Amino acid sequence: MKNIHYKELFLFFVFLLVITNHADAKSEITITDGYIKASIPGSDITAAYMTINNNSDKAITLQKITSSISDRIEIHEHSMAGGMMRMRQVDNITIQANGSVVLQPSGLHLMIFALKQQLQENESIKLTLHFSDLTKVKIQLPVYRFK
Ligand SMILES: [Cu+2]
Repeated sequence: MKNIHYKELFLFFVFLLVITNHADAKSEITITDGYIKASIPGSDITAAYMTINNNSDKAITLQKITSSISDRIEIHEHSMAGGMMRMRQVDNITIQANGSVVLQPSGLHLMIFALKQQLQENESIKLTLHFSDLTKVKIQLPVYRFK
């Protein structure tokens, strides 16, 4: 009988350890200065900006973004080509170990297509960022009209 109890106790501590490690892994990625542009009436497209900080000693890659406001969120990059501002889709964003990547107007950004609702100023919108090591980071971004 005693042996069984010890085994259960041991499994419980293993379980706790797994939870703790998982929490640690999450805090290795932090999002700062994030916001979404309020949508313009009649338009179902907008963009989101943020700084992604990788506080770990391993490079990580942002692969996918999901949200209940849209089924189509892409990573885009603005660049100058022959004096013209071009926008192109990029597959992912790699954030180097102990580094950060800034998503900002005229640079990297998240393009949100086919909005299911208008985004009003001062609303708060939930996004989930999916990283290469299967880490998911849930964030909540404020909606601004101008910035
Ligand atoms: Cu874009």
